[in-house]
Amino acid sequence: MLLATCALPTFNALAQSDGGSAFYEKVVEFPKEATVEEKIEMASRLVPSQNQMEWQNLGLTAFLHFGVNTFTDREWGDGSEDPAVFNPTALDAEQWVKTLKDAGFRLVILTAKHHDGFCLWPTKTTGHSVAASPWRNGKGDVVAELRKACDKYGMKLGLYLSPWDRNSPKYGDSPAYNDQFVAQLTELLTNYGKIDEVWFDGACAEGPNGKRQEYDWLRFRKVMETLQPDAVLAITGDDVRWVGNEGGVGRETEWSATALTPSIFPESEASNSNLGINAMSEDIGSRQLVAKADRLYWWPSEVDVSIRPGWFYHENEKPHSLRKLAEIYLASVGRNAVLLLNIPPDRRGLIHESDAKRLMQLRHWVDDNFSNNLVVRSDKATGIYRFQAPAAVNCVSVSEDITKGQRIESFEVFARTTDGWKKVSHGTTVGNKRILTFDTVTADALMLVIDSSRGKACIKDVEAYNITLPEEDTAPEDRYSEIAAHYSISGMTLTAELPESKPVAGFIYTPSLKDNKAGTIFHYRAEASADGLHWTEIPTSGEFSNIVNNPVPQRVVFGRPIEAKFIRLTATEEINSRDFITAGDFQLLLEK
Ligand code: FUL
Repeated sequence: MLLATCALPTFNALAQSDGGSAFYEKVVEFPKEATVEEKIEMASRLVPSQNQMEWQNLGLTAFLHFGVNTFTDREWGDGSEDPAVFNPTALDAEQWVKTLKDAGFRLVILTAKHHDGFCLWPTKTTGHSVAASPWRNGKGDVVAELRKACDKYGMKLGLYLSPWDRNSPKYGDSPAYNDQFVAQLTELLTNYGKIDEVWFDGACAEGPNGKRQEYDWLRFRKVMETLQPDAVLAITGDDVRWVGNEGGVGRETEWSATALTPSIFPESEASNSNLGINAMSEDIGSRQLVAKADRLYWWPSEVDVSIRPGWFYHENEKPHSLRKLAEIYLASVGRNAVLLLNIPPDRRGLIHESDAKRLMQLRHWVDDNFSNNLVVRSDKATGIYRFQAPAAVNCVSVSEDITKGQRIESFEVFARTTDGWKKVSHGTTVGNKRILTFDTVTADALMLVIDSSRGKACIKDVEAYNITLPEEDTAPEDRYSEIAAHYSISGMTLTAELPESKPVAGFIYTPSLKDNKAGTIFHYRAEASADGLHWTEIPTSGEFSNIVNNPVPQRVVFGRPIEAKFIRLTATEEINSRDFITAGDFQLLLEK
């Protein structure tokens, strides 16, 4: 059963044009006998809800990952953390919000509770919260401080409440935990003013013998709708879709009108597996898929990525280069998505100076490159967009009027040079915004040619720019050299050997992305040896947290360098409980 609000195609009061045809808000269900052409025609009239529309217009949104992990130097806490570790020395939510506001962000989402279950507000539902910490003598409330700062600076607020809870004794006892979760959600959505986005993460990794929780998603959704009717529900929810990676890259072909069923709906598993798709699939909306699907959702993409390698603050990590952030901007905002950039407050409880600086550099890069639109006269009928005078151009930004649906399937861009029209670029989907870059040409107009669309394409805007990507940073200063050690794998064990014994400071395990990441290590034991016969265990967290969603190189630095010729990892769990492991690469870290 779908929710009442989403069960049937509803006529959208906002839109009644397009030859008098009706629009379908958020979901369109196809009649059983519908032909492909009929389905495509209906798909062209699938539109966002008002809440989705407002969210889509935010463009830049920020994430704040903050909690016990900030103090334990982990990415996923296991729930056994002593609340006393949470003790920021100079927490200043105004500094967070002012920094983000200055950098052009319009909404900020805080991890009110991450997978470790530690609540950043003094909840009545568990003792595992700021109330049990020394911070502000147990009288603090991070959510309240952030609320106040958001009010001061006119910033929208969103909250991340992790469904997976490694601390709650009720977790896995489904009805009891669902009640606790609803109570937490109710506190957050009642006591902290207007909340504009609620984030229910999909991660859960208790493993084959772990606790399995049956979430009552539709109940959670109802609570949100009742308490915060203007909010959007992200990730497992049906308003905002996870783009499918944590690397900051949207799809080249990004359909907001998708055959993928959001996971809050009970039929999602069956429906998505029948269609052979999941959140990471490359194709989630092509004609071939629409032909097979019995309904489509308007479920637009959000690109969540961290400004640093990890989601939480770690002393030994640095913010990404401006170049990388500019590329992320083009591959998210420029690919029909909203960018959700994470900036993790540090142990003081402040956005680190280097991150703040990088954010302002990004803001200036966007302003400098996207404020001088060369187009002065638009003629949508001919598709010709004229400039004031011939100018260097290497970038086009195209927007569809998505209040009429997402329709364009492929298009070409031509530039008028002194030699006539010259093709400079082409793309597939457009949606809310598609930015394409191309080799610089001198031209006095661009022409947009729509090659294929679902019904009549409704162009909102075409802009042209001459942009410059920031220079690549020179290699960042690092304390360690990365040594490509000789390594071999047998069953669940990876053994690396150095030509001679050295003080090894850590390692980098890079998962292999082949065969759907088969053989990726999730939990492991690390050991060192001088002779390959006698082994000593090395203390590590023993977990590559979040490797499923974010299969990037895993850099592990030991507490202190260990003299060894051999380093071995024995996997205690592969991501899908397989009995073998693989690696894309394995390097050892040596102090310089
Ligand atoms: C993931 C989580 O497991 C990460 O820790 C992080 O919160 C990210 C945004 O979502 O699934």
